[in-house]
Amino acid sequence: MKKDSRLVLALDETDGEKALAVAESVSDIVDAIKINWPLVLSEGPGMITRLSEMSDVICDFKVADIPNTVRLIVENAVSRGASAVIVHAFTGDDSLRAAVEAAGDAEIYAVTEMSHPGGKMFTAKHAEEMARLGVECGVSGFIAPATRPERIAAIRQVIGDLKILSPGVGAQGGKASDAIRSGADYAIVGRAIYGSEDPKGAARAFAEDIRTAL
Ligand code: NUP
Repeated sequence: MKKDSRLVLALDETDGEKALAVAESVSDIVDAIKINWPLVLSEGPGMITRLSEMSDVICDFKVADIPNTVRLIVENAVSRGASAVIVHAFTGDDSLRAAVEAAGDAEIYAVTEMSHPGGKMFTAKHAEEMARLGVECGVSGFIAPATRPERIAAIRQVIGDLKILSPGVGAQGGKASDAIRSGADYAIVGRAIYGSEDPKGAARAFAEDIRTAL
């Protein structure tokens, strides 16, 4: 994945035509496009391949399953053009290792705690422990919440120079530059870009905010 604007588009727009139009308009600004279940379920997994023709694609499938099922999902996503797949870390070492092995040259990012308020209830209490496990299992990086920048800093403490991608910017209240200052490598932004009247202008503004923190 490029490390240029440090901005990742979360493309949760469910209308395929609109999604492709937004992707095209910001593909020269963002470093990657993250695709999640809403767009895959409405437009099909071929969307991964379509988007991979214009950008690196991260499949945010938050895979949480037994090792064999993890392997099948990751292999499928990568064969369709995904450069990275997001999995849950709470599944433990065997599932994480299965993801890393199945990814081959693609990357695996592990979620240790989620950005919404409910994310504090259970997994956040074990996030550092899960991050240490992720490092041992060979993941490329972690997803950490821009809504709680101090948690990005806490995860950074235990993962060395592995990557951190940070969602929760804009619609969820976090600020991209705060996330980067706290140790994130990339900010992930969805609704505040694809839901804007001017997605390109919005993406440029987020990239500009990020630059102030570099
Ligand atoms: O902790 C997480 N929070 C989060 O919002 C982990 C995620 N993967 N996401 C995803 O990032 C979420 O599912 C959505 O695709 C995107 C954020 O979108 P938005 O709140 O910027 O619209």
